[in-house]
Amino acid sequence: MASTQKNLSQHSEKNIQDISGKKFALIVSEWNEEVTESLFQGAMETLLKNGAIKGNIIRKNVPGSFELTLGAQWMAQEEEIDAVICLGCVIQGETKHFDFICDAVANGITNVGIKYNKPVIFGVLTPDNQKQALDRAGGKHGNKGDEAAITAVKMLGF
Ligand code: DLZ
Repeated sequence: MASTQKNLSQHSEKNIQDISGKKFALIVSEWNEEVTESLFQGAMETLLKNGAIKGNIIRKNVPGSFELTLGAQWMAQEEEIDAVICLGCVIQGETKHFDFICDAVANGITNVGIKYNKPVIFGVLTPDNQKQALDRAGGKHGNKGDEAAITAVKMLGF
């Protein structure tokens, strides 16, 4: 799988700081596991490449993207956690619930960030099919997991 990992130097120089003391929670949805594992790998590698310490990164799984909100809340309420990254994949063709799940998780994650006043990042793919998903999970369109990690780091430097 193509490496799409980026570090912050390839992005805006704004909001860059030392993140070695920061603690991250990665919440990973088990639905569409092949995709979400690639998102996780991308996010993890990108955090480490940009100075995060492995011991400061916690991973928690949830059954599906709908559960990312509660998983995010459980992590965000921990005082020691500085940022939460939610990773999921909802494939449109597979569910009539697509809009409900996407709306719920987008609103839910937004509210958790506001409630706990810390970055809670939306790293959820919403493709039409699995190929589109894989293209965005380490394939030809990059890795949304990388982007989610970079977004968290940039928000910590706000
Ligand atoms: C039920 C369901 C369906 C049909 N499709 C997906 C999906 O494409 N991606 C995903 O992350 N989760 C899916 N789910 C599971 C829901 O997110 C949730 O886990 C269940 O509705 C139980 O609350």
